[in-house]
Amino acid sequence: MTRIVPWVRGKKIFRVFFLRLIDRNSGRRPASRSVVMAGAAAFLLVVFPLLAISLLQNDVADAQDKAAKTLTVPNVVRDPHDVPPPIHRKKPTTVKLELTTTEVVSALADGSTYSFWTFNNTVPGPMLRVMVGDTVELTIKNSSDSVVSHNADLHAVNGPGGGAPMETVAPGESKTFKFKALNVGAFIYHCAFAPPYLHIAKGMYGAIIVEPVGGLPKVDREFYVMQGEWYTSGKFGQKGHQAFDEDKAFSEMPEYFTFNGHATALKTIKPLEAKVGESIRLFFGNGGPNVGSNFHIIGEVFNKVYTGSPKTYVVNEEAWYVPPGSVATFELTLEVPGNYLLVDHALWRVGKGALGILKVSGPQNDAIYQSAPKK
Ligand SMILES: [Cu+2]
Repeated sequence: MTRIVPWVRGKKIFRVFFLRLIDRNSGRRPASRSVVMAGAAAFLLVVFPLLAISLLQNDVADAQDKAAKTLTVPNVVRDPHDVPPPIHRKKPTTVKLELTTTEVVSALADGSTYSFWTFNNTVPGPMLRVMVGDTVELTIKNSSDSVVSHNADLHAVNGPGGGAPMETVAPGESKTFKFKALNVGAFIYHCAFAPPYLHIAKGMYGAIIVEPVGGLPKVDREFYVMQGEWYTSGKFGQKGHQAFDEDKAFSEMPEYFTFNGHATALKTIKPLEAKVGESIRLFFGNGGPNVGSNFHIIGEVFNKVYTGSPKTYVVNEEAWYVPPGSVATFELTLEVPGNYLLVDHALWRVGKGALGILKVSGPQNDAIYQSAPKK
């Protein structure tokens, strides 16, 4: 099925394309022969290769699902505490970064496995951190174990394709791409090799933070979390290897939502930990590929939310929409100990994995929150 659907859709594109040409030929303003020829050439040179690549990619995904017998890595969970150090520089510099693309079999939930495509064996990939004005030299290596090509489209890049055309790497290949970070903000990066939605659905996304000169204001603790949704052949909770289900992806009907690459990543494997009195900054992104997140922390109020420049923040928000292909920054302070739940406030998704825990330790503060029932 996964091979047939793109081909049918490909034929639809083919049909629509030529109907338009015929329509132009029979309409009030007939297309010239050169227009028809140019259109046909564009189809052969651009559309057809993309369709062929899409067919091939789906075949590879099918074959990997059929061959998936054992785990390559136990899980692809990105530790939410694993954040690069803040920037305090005042002068731009050249920053050298490196990503490795991999194709691994790993756990999506307890007892359920999935064929992931990743940056550095985790979902999301590593958080990248630079300062505005920096020149970034990003090296992408594609593991020699890979079967397909990969690349990275960084939304922080100003230029066609976000750098993806400059750094498409075949299995075993390595390329370095240079760009200047012109805009302060929190941005996503994702694989954009055709078809990009398949590579994202397999787990290929992460965040790049471009800090202002001198860095973001100091906080006590930072976290890095990204939501994604998964289209598996079996229903949520079904045991065994779960093949990628393209029909569910086209219908936008995911079986799983994850924060950091596993149904219980931030619930049981690596919950967030902090202390009463601390100020927190949480970089929260959404890889998608299709579904936006309504991010909320139950029992907390975001002091600041900003989606681009930290200068344009919103104060005292409760839930904030983070679209697929985007990263937002949330700042809050912790007054009271306990377990705080991170959710997508489209709450039926919690039952499909959109849940994490922020564990806050420290003294009670009954003036703010009564810690025991009144007798
Ligand atoms: Cu890829």
